[in-house]
Amino acid sequence: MTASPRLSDATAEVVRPRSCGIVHLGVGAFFRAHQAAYTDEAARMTGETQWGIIGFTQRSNTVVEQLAPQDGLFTLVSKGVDTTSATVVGSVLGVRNAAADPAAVVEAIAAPSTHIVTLTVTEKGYRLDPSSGRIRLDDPEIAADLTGRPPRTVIGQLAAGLARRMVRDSPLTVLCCDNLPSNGRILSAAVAEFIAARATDDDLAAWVARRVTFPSSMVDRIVPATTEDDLAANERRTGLRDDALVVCEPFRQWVIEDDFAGPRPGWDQVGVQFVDDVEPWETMKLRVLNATHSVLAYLGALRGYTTIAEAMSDQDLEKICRTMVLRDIAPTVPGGMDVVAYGEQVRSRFLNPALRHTTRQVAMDGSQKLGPRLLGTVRDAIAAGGSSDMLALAVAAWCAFVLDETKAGRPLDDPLAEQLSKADSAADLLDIDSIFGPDLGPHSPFGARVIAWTDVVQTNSPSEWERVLT
Ligand code: CS2
Repeated sequence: MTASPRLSDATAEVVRPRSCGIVHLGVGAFFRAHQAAYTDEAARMTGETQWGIIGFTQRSNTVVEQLAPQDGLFTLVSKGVDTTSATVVGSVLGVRNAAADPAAVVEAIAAPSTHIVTLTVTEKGYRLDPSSGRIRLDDPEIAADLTGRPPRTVIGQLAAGLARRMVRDSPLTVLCCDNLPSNGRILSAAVAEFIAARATDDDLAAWVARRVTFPSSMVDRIVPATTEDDLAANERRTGLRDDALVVCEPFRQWVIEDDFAGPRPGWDQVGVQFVDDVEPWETMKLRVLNATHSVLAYLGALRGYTTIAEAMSDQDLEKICRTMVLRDIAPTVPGGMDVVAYGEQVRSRFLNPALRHTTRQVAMDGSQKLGPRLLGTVRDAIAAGGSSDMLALAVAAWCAFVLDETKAGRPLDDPLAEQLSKADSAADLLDIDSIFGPDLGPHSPFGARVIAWTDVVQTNSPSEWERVLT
């Protein structure tokens, strides 16, 4: 069989921007299905040509190898329960590897044509202490960036790029698109602490405070890892090979705090909501969607389910999620949000069988995800005298998963893998201060519930589940 030609400007007719107004850090599948897609549609809608995106991958070169030969073009396949649609997205004009070329990322952030830097580097990419949400200045890579080497962390890259912009007094919007509560404020604080610790740029901190904004945003779209089958189906359909293809659900949402330092694309024309305060949206999304996602991932994997849709179809797991959302989580979500309707919508999105989003994909990086999606809720529930028992079960599900993986000799996909794999019990895991802080450790009342629930999950006997779930 002769190989099909690659998707590229030579083989596809796609509307392209003329210059790059956006620098994106972390060119993963989520970015392509979300920010890149919205920006592409906004350009078609408004006819503006200055909002091309130059993307930087932070680690492996795979994305560069996928996208560069395709001139940044990729197919976005949206799979609903019984409808599939595909579009070629043209907003990405270039992709580079920041690790291989640290000067290029600093230059791109500093470029006069750049007005916005967006980020999807995942929770761990910020190198924060999960329990406090503050940057870990003792992280070896952060410490190395603080010495002034060409930066290799996103915080170091931002600080270096901003220092260059200060020379021209050129404002910038830095838009965090990761699943962290108050993500703009967290990022702004991390950059400020980094700059203060560098102590070489006396004026930079004050200039950043004046001329750079960090709007918080809530991003949402389920984007499973692309499979070989997805690539082959697209090649059969189009006659073109697209190694950068991304699969996603039809649903998407982007709510952004309206705090831009300069111009922005016509995102409002294509469904993006601009609000004064994004917190109610991000709190509901993290606490309902991401929290139940994690529970389904851990309990689902332990019950042998491959996909989230299979886990969501399990009656016990459905009941756990429902009780957790309605009883423990809903009272902690700011007023005005319809948690019941949102929870139902999330449930039907998770049930989408066309997506094949794996429990193991969602299970990764648990040490970084528990804080933003579960432990803040626990603290609020306890402070308000509410129930946190299903949240304890959710944390127990993570403990049981970690212990089970370690016992089975499967390497954990988590930045704290080494530390986690030394644990013999839920109590050992709860003792990790950087995750649980001093208040939710093994000797706290919440910790005791987690330990008890871990026993139930590990025993996994149908009669025991029936007893505790009725
Ligand atoms: C998921 C998220 O992998 C995970 O942890 O919970 O990536 C989730 O799919 C997105 O936040 C949906 O917007």
